[in-house]
Amino acid sequence: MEAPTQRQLERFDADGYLVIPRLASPGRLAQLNQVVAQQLVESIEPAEYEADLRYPGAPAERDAPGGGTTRRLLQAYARDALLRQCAEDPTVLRTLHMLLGNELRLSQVHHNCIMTKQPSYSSSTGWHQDIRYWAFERGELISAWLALGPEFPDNGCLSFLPGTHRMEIANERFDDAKFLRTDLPENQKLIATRVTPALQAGDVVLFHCRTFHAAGNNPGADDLRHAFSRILGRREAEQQGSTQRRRKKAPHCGAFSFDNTTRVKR
Ligand SMILES: O=C(O)CCC(=O)C(=O)O
Repeated sequence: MEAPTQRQLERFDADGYLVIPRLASPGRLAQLNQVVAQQLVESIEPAEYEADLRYPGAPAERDAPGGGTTRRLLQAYARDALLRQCAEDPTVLRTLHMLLGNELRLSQVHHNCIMTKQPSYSSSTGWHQDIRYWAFERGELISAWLALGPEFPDNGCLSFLPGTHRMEIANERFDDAKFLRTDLPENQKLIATRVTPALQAGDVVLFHCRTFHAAGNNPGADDLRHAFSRILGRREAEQQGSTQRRRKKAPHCGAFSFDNTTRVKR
């Protein structure tokens, strides 16, 4: 597959996100979707449930209607060889090498997952930066998101605030869970710059760990929105993490372990 163009790299640098169209072939997508569908039907752990997240629109309890709806199938890399191959996709890696340097690490924790928005019972995700999950000082981490099916506003696709990876946002502008407060006029002004790129199945979107993004819910009755997400970082970035800080600030994300990474090949 081709290397990213200079223009694509410049777009990532300016906007903090980049869509690479049609990276996965229809054949590969069909295989991946079969694996993921099976694991969703069988609720193969470890998984995270909508009811546990308590995001807007989530079922209130596990035993409420829709309370058993899976939100994320965690530890995607360990689930299946196809997912491992996909995580090491040469085009994605080549792009990330150009953006981050040679020694990449693939995190094995939170963002290494299948992110779903299941019909009817899914919740929306507020404006946040992925670095909130990590509490790293250095933002040398990039999320790679493969759309396993079409993603559009009505089924809960991602929106981004371009250029926010370069901004310093004062602590007071976040709520306790590190989401942007939507009641503040200065945040409302920022949120008005949102872009919502619809994705086709097989598109990959790369986004910087400081780029603010959000996603809606999926109120429709039929279509599943699901994506394979993972986050890759420079080797040096892992030395900056602070276990204690992260546990204090984002207790809902499970044990911190950037040590538990996989070195990816060049
Ligand atoms: O699928 C979504 O709602 C987005 C999730 C997300 O951005 C995250 O977990 O960091």
